[in-house]
Amino acid sequence: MNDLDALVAAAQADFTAASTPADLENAKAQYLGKAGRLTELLKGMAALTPDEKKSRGAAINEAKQRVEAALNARRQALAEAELQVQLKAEALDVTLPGRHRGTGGMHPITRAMERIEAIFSSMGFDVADGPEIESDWYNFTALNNPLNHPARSMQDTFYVDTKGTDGISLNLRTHTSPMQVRYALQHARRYKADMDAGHPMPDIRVIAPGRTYRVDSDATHSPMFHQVEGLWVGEGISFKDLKAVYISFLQQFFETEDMQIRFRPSYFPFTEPSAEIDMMFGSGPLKGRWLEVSGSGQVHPQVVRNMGLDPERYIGFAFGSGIDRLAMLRYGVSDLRAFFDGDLRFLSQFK
Ligand code: 2NL
Repeated sequence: MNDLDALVAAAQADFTAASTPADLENAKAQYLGKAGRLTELLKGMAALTPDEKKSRGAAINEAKQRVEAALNARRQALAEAELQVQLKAEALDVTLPGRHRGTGGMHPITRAMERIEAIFSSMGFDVADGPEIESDWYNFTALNNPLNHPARSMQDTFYVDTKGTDGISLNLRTHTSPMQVRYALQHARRYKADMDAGHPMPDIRVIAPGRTYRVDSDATHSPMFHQVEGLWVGEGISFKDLKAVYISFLQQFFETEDMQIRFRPSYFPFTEPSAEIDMMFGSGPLKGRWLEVSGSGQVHPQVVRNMGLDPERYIGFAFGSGIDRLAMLRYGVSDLRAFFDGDLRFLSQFK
């Protein structure tokens, strides 16, 4: 191998060893720069004869072209490698799913509540909503609860530090019936002049759905729960009306007529007589089991009086049902607490 072949081989090795464009430019300077080895060889030709200059010059130029070719090849290779690194870093996976804006959904209790409101509205019931902090009178006295009734105790009812106008602590309503008393009193006031003139009052027909509170917390009780109470008072409204309304409600709410319904004697201070309403599905996962779905009864005469009405003339029925339990039965939920845990894996199933 002559000196020029050795120089070209050394340049190729150095260029290959250069792993960055900056290293490569440094390596280039060693061969092609002002003080580079090829430049030095050209300078060293001064002492040669014209013929020697011709052949030596041609040989050096040929070597220089090979060095430049090696340099360009390496430059291209490095640029290509750099491009590949950049492409890899900026790669887009076009098969990734798009980013969605999350959509909310209605809470199952809200859904159940809206169904209940729609069904009773279709039967001519008004929907009334009111305060969750109540006075002792609206929550207990008006509903004929005796002063010593255990429901009034600190163990069963949440009280608020603030006292009502009667000097008794306000409470978180333990049922939505106080709203029905408010509604009935307003109704009786509105039609008082007509009634005094001997005209009949239009029937009171209302449901009161909403949040209620009791000191109670386990797998089947939540300190905050939802109730819907219903009230129909007029002249001659009887248990047969209660049965017709409630049976129709259950059939519509559960979207089936394949069920049995029974009214089982019971006791509540605000109704007399009183009944628990039980139902049993004729098919499906709950088939053959009696399920308690509501309390009910004929409104107690004292409660009719507390509504500003004459119990000799006006009579009717009321019921109180737990919405959470109705929703559990309707949607097949086995643990009440799932409604209030806020776990989206549960809640998003109801979208
Ligand atoms: C229960 C009991 C019931 C009522 C609620 C009521 C309301 C008024 C007047 C008379 Cl304004 N009664 N509500 C009547 C009977 C039973 O519910 O334990 N429900 C789950």
